[in-house]
Amino acid sequence: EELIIATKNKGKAKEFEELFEPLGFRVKTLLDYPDAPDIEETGKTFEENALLKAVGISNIFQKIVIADDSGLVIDALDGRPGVYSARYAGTDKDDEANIQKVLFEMKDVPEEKRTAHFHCTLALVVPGKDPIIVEGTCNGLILTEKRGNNGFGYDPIFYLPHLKKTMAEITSEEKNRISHRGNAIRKLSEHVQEAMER
Ligand code: ITT
Repeated sequence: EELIIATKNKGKAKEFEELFEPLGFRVKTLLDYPDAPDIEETGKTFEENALLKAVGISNIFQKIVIADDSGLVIDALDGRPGVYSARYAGTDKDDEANIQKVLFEMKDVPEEKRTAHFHCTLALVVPGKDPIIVEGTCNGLILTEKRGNNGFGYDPIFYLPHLKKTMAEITSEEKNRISHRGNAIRKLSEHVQEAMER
């Protein structure tokens, strides 16, 4: 009943804990295993990268592993930053620099064209079985400045019109209910339950 999430991202790790622990799983992430290797994300799609991370870590631990590859897809930027969301402004993962780069690239885009979505692909690898892939999305608009202090990554500039708030102005419970990651985890949870029973 231990689940290893192949992530070193603190924001993701917190959301996985909140979503899986009520279902009775003990959640471990790579933050609990600092010696786990860094898997290079060389894929061109969310799916390729999620698989690379899940298979790579599962091979080392020989346990059930879930990996998350996610990002922000902006229509006016032809889908960027997309799979490059974590390192959009450079090589080190710097949320603030990434946000500033997006705001700069979006500075002349009118309100009606500021549509975007968050995407999350999850790969579940059970040793000896075929991997399972699920996806979740969440639609919104890119603001012209930051609002709110919750969440992580691009949350402060991602506006949810139906809530009239950004993803950084809602609680993590609210975020988990509507987010790309929440939606993907709910799809995956039955598969995980089943994998555990074998
Ligand atoms: P791991 O590979 O260790 O899981 P990572 O941060 O490198 O961590 P990704 O390659 O999947 O993960 O990049 C995802 C990036 O997309 C993340 O760093 C954020 O910039 C952005 N992102 C993903 N989900 C998000 C969310 O719920 N809210 C805000 N930004 C998010």
